[in-house]
Amino acid sequence: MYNIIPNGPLQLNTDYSVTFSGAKDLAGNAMTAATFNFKTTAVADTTPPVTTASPPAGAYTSAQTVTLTANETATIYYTTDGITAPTTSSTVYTSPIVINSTTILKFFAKDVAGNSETLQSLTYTISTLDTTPPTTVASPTGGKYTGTQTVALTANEPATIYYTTNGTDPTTSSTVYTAPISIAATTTLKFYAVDTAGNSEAIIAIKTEVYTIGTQATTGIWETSNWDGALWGP
Ligand SMILES: [Ca+2]
Ligand SMILES: [Ca+2]
Repeated sequence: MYNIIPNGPLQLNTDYSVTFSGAKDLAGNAMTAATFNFKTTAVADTTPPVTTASPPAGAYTSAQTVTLTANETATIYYTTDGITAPTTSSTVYTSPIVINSTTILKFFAKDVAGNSETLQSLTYTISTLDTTPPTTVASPTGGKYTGTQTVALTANEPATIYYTTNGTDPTTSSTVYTAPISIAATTTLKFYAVDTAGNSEAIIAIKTEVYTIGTQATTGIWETSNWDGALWGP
């Protein structure tokens, strides 16, 4: 048997005495009682905390609510401006952080012994799911012109624009617009755009602009380069 003084769960900074007695060997000889003394002391905490973010950094298609959790009792400080490194003067984490747009979340935890975690910097990229086709416009628009026109096509978001100048409907196999188009003779320009999410403007309509290039006759009557007999006023 053994007897420990004082009895009960071990406490910090306490002297203990443990006595072993009563054991006998196979021949029946009783052991000599033996006593051991020890004292409990606290081991200094020199280990910084480790903070985990959930969900982790990454690309998301909706707003995220980020929870920060330290692996021991600690205070977590953070910033969301993407620039300022947090200090113990920064915002203290008390509840999950709502991230609505692309954000760099910087944070560190400091435990009760004063150990600070190495700064963490996590980037959350929020891109709302795109289901809207782009809209493309031509400048100048179609019409009657007396000289060569340089036509720029512009989509209202990052997109690939396909076009034809022979009157056929463009497809993704058609010419990709990379620079303004020079139109020197009467031309039917057809075009549409596909955005980076794959939404096609063509499901709404392929755009058509007709550029009629002519000369203004001395009589004040328009004549076209492929004149079809129609006469236009000046
Ligand atoms: Ca610690
Ligand atoms: Ca879009």
